[in-house]
Amino acid sequence: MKITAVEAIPFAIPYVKPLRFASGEVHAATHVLVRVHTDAGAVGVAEAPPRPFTYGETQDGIIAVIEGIFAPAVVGLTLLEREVVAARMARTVGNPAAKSAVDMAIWDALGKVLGLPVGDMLGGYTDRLRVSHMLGFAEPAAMVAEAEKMVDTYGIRTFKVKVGRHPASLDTAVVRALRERFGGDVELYVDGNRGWTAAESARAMREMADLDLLFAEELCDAADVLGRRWLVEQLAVPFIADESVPTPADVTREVLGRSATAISIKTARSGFTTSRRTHHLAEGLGVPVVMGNQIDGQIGTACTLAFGSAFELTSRYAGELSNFLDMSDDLLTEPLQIRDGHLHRSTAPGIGFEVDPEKLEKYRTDN
Ligand code: MUC
Ligand code: MG
Repeated sequence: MKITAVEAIPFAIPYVKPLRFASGEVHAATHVLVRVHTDAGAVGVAEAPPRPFTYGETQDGIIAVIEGIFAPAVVGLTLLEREVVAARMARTVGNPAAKSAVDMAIWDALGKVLGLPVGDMLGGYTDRLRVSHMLGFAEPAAMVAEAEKMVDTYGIRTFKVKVGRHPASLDTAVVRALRERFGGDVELYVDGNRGWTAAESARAMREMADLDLLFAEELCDAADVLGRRWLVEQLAVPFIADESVPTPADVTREVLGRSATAISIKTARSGFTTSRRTHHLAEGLGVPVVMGNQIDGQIGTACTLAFGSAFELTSRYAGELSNFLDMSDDLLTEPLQIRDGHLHRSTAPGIGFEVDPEKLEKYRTDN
């Protein structure tokens, strides 16, 4: 069960249409495939999505830190020494997506060696999650049309609407159009990616007070400490901290500081080992959890699904599991299928997916 090598392979898969939001936009999945090789023959796999606008990581940087620092630090350890792996990677600050992909690939390899699904190893609470779809910036009619397609084709009934534009009426018009189109048949929440100030957020939320929102997420920057506390105090819905809480310490600070009343867990930035700590912390603090999407491909989505389905708290709300639908292709032999608004996790050992070697050959950018 010893780790013998860690590979970091860059690949790029174009998006059919870009995803736009207040802090950036994504036109292609320029991710890094991480493979952990073992002396047992099993190879664990995960992917790291660079999000420079959120965590500062780039595709080149992820490869450099894995090849130069993390691989030498973990080769020779066994798949059971995941806490040692975490402690060694923690000596390097930042790099959350790179660390998470190494961690999840190790879990995948362990599941394959033991013949067990990772979702069961983590907690095994359920075999499925309800799916929430993220609607990126566009005109109201186009965003309503996309939601209609998601309802009709995939049975999805929960939508996270990207907001944070100026003027805010660009966004409030979309949320109103969605509520008018679907009535009470859908759940709606908004994510500002820090695009508004606290005062702009408060005004926009007042304007949407009659639209029965489920949550509001990261409308303004957590660095505006008092402004955000002032905003959160006056909201009638839970305020999700997303990019402000990549670590358990951040969760503690934001929640105890009353700057957040719910949190997003993203396996792309906290892997399985740290996400588990964050989950237990959220349970102890008594805050709702939404499984978020770091604009993941299907491998990242399978990771979110494995973790989110493992616990009651993480499976209570719809998880953000559909961004891969915007991609023109992916790396898996069997694509994930959203049916009746749900994604079911695989019962195969490990995280439960297989990479198609021909697709990897086609999309890798290092050859
Ligand atoms: C989200 O929930 O914010 C956009 C930026 C990011 O870091 O993640 C995505 C989705
Ligand atoms: Mg967010």
